[in-house]
Amino acid sequence: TTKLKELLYRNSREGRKSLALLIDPEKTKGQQAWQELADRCVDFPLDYFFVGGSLVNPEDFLTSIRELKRISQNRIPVVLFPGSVMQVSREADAILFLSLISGRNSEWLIGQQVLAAPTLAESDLEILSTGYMLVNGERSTSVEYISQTIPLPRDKPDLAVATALAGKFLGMSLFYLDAGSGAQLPVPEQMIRAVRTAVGSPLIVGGGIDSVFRAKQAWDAGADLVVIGNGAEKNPGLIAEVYQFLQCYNASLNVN
Ligand code: 1GP
Repeated sequence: TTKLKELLYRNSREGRKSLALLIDPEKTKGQQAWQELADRCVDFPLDYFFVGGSLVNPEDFLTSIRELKRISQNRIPVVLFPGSVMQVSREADAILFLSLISGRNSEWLIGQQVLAAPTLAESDLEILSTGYMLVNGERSTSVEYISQTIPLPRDKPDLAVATALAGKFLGMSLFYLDAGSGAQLPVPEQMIRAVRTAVGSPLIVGGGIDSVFRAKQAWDAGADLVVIGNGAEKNPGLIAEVYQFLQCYNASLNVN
């Protein structure tokens, strides 16, 4: 199987956009919720599942990974998007090995990563070194509070570029611009464009993307992979809608 990193780089090079559904294990619980998700995934295959959240009970976390593997019959990669070292499991396919480079809290820059490293070394998880940048999405988000960091000001793309470049020079291979789950305003297009142009690495964008319009804006601005969490919880039809749009979008770019 192709490594996800290679796939992300190839898609990014060729301009093929993709979509991830973020599952917060605290919000998707019980047989019925999984059944509904399973029904939706049969019709609309996704590129990736992301799993993680700010406050996650270890049992729910493991259940989520197993359910996602089951309902997608192992066809959709399950990528950990861990809120802490407690969200590491070898049952997933890959992990976004995040360092919160927009912050200055050493715990989220390197502390949790040190604790996770021995477990990761013994697992088969593909490790995706990711520079994680929080962007001010108007109101404060859980990740801001939990990480006790100040997000990037949304009107300062140059600061985002400097941050991402520093991450690139430190060897990070992916970047994630996140306005935080449920953000009122998504990451500004100007910032997406500036960061993507400067680093040239695959760029993940999420936070507050709750419509086809907002997903398109992010892709147009240069996002390679759009992440939707809350929006799909509020509107169960959204992922199907965005995915259908994405097929046309990629086709129109001649990259299908
Ligand atoms: C949050 O980027 C993700 O870390 C997704 O955000 O829940 O607002 O879609 P939403």
